[in-house]
Amino acid sequence: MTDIQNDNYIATAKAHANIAVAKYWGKRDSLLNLPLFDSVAFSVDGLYTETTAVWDEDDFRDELIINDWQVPSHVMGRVQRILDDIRARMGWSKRCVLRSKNNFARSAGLASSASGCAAAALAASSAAGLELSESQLSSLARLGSGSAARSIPAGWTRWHAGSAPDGSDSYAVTIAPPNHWNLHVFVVQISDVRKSVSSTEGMERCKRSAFWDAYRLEASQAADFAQSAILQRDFDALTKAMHHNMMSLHALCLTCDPPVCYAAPKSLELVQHILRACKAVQVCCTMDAGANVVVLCEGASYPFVKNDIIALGVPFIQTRIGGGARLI
Ligand code: 2P0
Repeated sequence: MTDIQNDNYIATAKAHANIAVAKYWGKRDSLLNLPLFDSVAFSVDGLYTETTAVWDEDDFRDELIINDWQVPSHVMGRVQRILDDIRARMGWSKRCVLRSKNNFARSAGLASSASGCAAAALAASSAAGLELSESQLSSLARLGSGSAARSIPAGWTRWHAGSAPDGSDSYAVTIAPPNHWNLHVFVVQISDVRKSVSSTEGMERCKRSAFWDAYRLEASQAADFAQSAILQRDFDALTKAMHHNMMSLHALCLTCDPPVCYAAPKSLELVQHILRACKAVQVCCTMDAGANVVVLCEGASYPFVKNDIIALGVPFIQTRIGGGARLI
């Protein structure tokens, strides 16, 4: 880590959302967002956050403005952990103003906290004059939202859970660049309504499910299966890994007390359709903690898949595997 000159204390960064193939669900430390298991994801080129960070006078009242909405200070908590960490490194008491724009709905299972915290970590650390390595940035973004660790590196990523109590070995790395596998990505927007149970709360409830131990065993192997499928560009293996991991997570959520059901009827309609279609064409899908469905397919399957999604009559974004967080 070296100091860089930035007399104006201002920087702007862009980071993409990421979608997990082997999911992060369960924490070993909820303050530091340290996961129980490794997870594997891909960056989504068409979903991103751009954030400008400005450090100014000595005053602890940070501000966060998302798409012109001034976030109330009591819900800024997560981003504040990132800013507090930067202040501690700098020995500062300056405040930070973050102005952020998402090109997609927040809290609808499309990982806006991931791209948001990754963009905030890169913009605020650069604006402060810190030059952090990719793994340091990934750890810093993780403090705001666990999955943000995976929105720092490019392409296909693996977040190593690590074992250090301070989280110093818990960060994400690229396992394959964006151009490694020429897949099409469809983000199908079933709903833009804010999800009723946060991921943090959902994860805690799941630990009290009678099926938690069975989930835990499978989840501890999921990242290895997904990574191997990706590195070999084995679409059938990727389909198996993705579908199994998605179903396990949503099944577990249904068994919590009180139960959590993130899927909507239209989500299940599309998932059922893809479970049938994947026997004939190279297509697979996943859902995170929300109703939206993300579909991956090979070039040869693309026309059929796109027609099927159009027939559903819901909005969708058609995109590709994306890059990592960068300054703009
Ligand atoms: C994932 N999700 O791997 C999983 C799958 C949702 C379902 O990471 O509590 O918003 O901020 O660390 O990062 C969403 O979790 O949770 C998430 P916190 P975060 O993408």
